[in-house]
Amino acid sequence: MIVVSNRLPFVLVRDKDGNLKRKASAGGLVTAVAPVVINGNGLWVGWPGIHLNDPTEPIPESDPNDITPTAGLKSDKVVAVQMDPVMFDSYYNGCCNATFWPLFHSMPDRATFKGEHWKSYVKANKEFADCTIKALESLPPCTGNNDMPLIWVHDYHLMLAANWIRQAAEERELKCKLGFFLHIPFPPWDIFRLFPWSDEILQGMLGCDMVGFHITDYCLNFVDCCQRNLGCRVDRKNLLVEHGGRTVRVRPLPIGIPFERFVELAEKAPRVLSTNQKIILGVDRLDYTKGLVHRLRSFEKLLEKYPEHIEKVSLLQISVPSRTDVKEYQDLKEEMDQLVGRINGRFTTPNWSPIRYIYGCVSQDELAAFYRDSAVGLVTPLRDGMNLVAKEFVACQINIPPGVLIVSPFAGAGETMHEALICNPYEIDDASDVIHRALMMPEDERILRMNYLRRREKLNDVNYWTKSFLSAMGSLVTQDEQDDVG
Ligand code: ADQ
Repeated sequence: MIVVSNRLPFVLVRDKDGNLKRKASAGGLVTAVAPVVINGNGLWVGWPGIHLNDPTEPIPESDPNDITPTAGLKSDKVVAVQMDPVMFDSYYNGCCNATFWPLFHSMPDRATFKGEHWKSYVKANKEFADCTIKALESLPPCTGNNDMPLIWVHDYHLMLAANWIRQAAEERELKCKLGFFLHIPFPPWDIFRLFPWSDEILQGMLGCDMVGFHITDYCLNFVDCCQRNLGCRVDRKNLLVEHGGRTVRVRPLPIGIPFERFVELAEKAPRVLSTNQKIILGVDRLDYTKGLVHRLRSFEKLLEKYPEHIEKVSLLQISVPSRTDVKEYQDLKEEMDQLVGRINGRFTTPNWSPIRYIYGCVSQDELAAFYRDSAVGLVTPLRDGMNLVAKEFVACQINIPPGVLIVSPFAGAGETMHEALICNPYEIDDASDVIHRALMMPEDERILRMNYLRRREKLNDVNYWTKSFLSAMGSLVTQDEQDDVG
């Protein structure tokens, strides 16, 4: 397998002597995909998180004490993509984060459309595609379908790359299978078509044999866009798109988490929260898609409408800094600081503060303890591809009786975690009622709901997701499905 992602599964940093060192990146994706790459003697193509003055500078091996999943990824299995820093900034901060991120989260007013950003995006994707082709050429020639290399391209940063990889592979008579997975939502056609170069995006993705999304709704949006933008023949029932004489499969592949790892963390983590108050927990990157301002307002409304929770309940909001050099994110930080200050100023008593706000990253142990010891997990994004926090929360809910999960219907997790309480984050008043309901929920109902939620996430963990992707790539389009297209 060759994995292609904007970032490598670790970042390179310089130590005080100027030597390059690997710094591990945590996260379920790396945990799940790295073993498949390592065990299959595969390759990983991505940006190493640093611009190297000398692109031939060798990638260091992992530290001998490294116990992270990427420790076994040898440096000759890593392809570090290098780009001009100005071009990279325009591709990454411009096109990816200022255009695709808001647009694909159905927030077009926040999106900027700039020709120069798009040009950089095209160039960057070309660079990733060229590096991938070189990686493909370096593999031993395959003898049949069973050992055909599988190229797995990830996310909105690389929506054009697949088609160029396919074309170049065909020219060089190199065999491979191509798959793509989008980690964020795919928007409805009415939003998608606002992007001036939307046809090119679809053509890029349709270079794959299979395109995966978290949930069926995103698949249907994609199929719809292919039909309406490009005039492709499509089959909505079987999720197939005909393009360039090929049939492309579209598949819902909801991502999971390393469930057992979170259970172990929750079992070992020491208590960090005091027991005399119920905690409502929010854990997010500080991002405008996560609905943080709406969440604080709902909590304020809860205290207004149900004063019996005063001095009994606190909101613990942990927000990890994200994209801090972008103005929209700086503005959000400012707004959050003010709102937390105002609500705390309004309700704080000598013995209690309603909101505890941590602006920073917390360790996995601490995170597991927070998840385990909170009464309510509040996951209320305005839009979210899936949302792993909802899943991590239920994995860590090992106390009996457990707490309650509240999820927004606008997250992929809201579509799949049926036993959670559903809360529309835009309806502040209603959201406060849902939080009240969660706080007052009888024990037996909490146990029943949490049992179902945990059972599903345990079965559909991140390894199951990787296997589902591989199986979706391996299965061939049957003749019946071919005949159905129309
Ligand atoms: P993200 O937008 O980053 O991911 P999410 O799925 O919630 O969102 O994952 C965030 C991760 O960061 C979680 O694993 C969480 O534990 C961790 N995290 C968040 N805040 C933290 C903090 N303060 N300290 C430590 N860790 C913290 C994108 C999409 C999602 C999709 C994922 C995976 O936007 O919709 O679920 O990819 O496909």
